[in-house]
Amino acid sequence: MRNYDSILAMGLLGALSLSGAANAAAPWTEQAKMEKNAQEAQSQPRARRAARNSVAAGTLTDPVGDTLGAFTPKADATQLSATLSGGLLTIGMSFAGDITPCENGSGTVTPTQTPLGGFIDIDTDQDQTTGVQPFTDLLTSYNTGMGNEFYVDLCSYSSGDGAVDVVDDITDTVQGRAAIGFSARGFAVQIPLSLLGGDDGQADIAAVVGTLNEPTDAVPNGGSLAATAASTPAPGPTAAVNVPVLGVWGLGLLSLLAGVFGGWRLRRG
Ligand SMILES: [Ca+2]
Ligand SMILES: [Ca+2]
Ligand SMILES: [Ca+2]
Repeated sequence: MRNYDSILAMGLLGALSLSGAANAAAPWTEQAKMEKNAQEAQSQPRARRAARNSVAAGTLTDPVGDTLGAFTPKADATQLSATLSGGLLTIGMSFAGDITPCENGSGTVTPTQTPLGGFIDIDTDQDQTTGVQPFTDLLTSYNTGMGNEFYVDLCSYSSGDGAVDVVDDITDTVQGRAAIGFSARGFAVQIPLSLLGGDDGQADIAAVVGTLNEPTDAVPNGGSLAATAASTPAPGPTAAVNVPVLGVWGLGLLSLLAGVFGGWRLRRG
């Protein structure tokens, strides 16, 4: 049972069984965690797997209007960023419309706000053959090309500590809480590298986000984003290629000028 329709059905059943519960977490996210754990316990092979395809741009855009699901409203992501600085992996997302944390999704939102649920998948060794199937692959038709070591559960948000769970996806254990800040149309979560098993933070990242009803967007639409260091951006192809070329031509030009100048001095002498 890997397709989303089955999980949605389970989610709706979960919604019925959870009605009246104090926890306003999106039922589909809880059902997705159960489904994934059941698959992993049975060592079921992943339904789909694609080659690693990670963009090291620091920030990537996601189309407006590429949403999934059956219900309105939808959380429509427009941007995903991941930067490394000061022992923190900071992951940010932007949305086309107003969002509000999952915790506030019951009874406190205005009609223009979308309660945000979902998962940020993290492949810390950037190796799809290690770790487990990402939520983005489980819940959407997209292939991340990742093998998850960790994930962030957006619906574990609490206004009490302003943080969300960072979970070891292999052992299914919460590693700790990471501070998250929300704006009208986005959020940024700062994950201490100690919560990622002391990883160096070079990681592949993808996300599946949605409302309380269902997942409504995958970011990116296939593949992943590689976290980049904020203080020392990776050299682009322009710098890598042009510096030695300019050096050679520069030396040639200097030699030519020196020869012309030397000839001019000799003629004047
Ligand atoms: Ca989108
Ligand atoms: Ca991995
Ligand atoms: Ca998308």
